[in-house]
Amino acid sequence: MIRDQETLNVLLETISRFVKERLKPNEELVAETDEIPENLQQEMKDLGLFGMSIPEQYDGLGLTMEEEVSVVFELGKTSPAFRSLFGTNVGIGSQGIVIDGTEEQKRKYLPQLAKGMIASFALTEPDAGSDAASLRTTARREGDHYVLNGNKRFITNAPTAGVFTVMARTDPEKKGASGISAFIVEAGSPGLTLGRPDKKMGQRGAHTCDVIFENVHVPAANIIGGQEGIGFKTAMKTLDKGRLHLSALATGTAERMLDDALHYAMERKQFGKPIADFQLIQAMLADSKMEIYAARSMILDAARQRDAGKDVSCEASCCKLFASEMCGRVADRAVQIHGGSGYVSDYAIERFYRDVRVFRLYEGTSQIQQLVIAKNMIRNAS
Ligand code: COS
Repeated sequence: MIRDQETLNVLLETISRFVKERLKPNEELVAETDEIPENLQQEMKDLGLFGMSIPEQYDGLGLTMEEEVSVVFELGKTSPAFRSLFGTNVGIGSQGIVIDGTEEQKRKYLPQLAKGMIASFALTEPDAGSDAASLRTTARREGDHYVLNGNKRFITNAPTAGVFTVMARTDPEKKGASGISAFIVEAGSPGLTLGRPDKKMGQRGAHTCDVIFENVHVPAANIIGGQEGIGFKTAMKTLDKGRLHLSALATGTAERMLDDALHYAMERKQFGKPIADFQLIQAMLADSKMEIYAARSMILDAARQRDAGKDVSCEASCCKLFASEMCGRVADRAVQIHGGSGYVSDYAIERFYRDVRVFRLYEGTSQIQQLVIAKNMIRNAS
């Protein structure tokens, strides 16, 4: 749903200009230094990017899903590390509170997140990745507090987070999803420590690490939704939305890589003419264009369905599966079109090829998306 096309157009133009004039020229600097300059971080805050999906009454932009994916298509056209800085605020870090939080929790935390305090989402553990419901972090009730113990892994933005949405087991008797609750845990809580930053394949400038809980006391008022046992569902609902957001990101990034490949093909001459004139190159360009168009269309359709209040768990997984796999294929073709130049760091495509690999892994691997789609199909047919 687009609330006002003209307002959205102004926002999209602003974002597009910001990407072109401020982010693209700094891509290499970020890759070299592994840091996003402070002034750019501030500009992102000023643009409202951290509060994109936070309702207006809590100081965010309150974008609908269709508006959000439209913005993310644009943001995809530069290094994904930039988006990662506010990505957890827009998606998995904040949405547990937006979707299931109590009014008090929303009022306390959402305005701070909209302003730029970083929110992280702590679900994954060393022994609980795809099988998220097997997580072992515990939350034991003691008076008006819960005491958290456990280890979370690969937590995006943990090194700079002000607050964490943490999934932990409140009922040790229940081994599966129903024993899990979600908590808002503030950084700096005694007993909460961070592991060393992970050395990743790509996306330098975006940081992940372990988060360790050793007898961390969390006020009972910080259990999301005010009740035990609903945390896994909160996490899944959050991921449904996050998967649509990531699909748009993968599609925008594919557009950027294709654009780079097209321009390279039009400039690079072999056998006496631009390689873009050769049909085997044209086939790679055309296949990429077609797949990007398909991804855009399905993402917009799913976003509209979510805005209409429909359950889009299945559609979000279809989009995540198709868009992230498509992005991988486009990255591969774009390197191929660049030839040997695609393998060296003189061209952005070498970096993008590594950066986009994680799209097929995080917020659910491609195989998990297949399981979600099939589960939905079977449930609807029976
Ligand atoms: N929305 C609301 N509720 C949902 C839901 C959704 N999208 N998906 C599942 N649930 C509910 C189910 O309805 C079920 O509730 P009931 O017991 O009341 O019926 C409960 O949650 C458990 O669901 P399910 O039985 O499907 O859980 P599984 O343990 O089989 O796990 C998968 C399901 C594999 C899909 C889940 O663990 C998953 O998404 N794994 C990947 C995790 C991931 O993306 N990690 C990345 C971390 S963030 S970078």
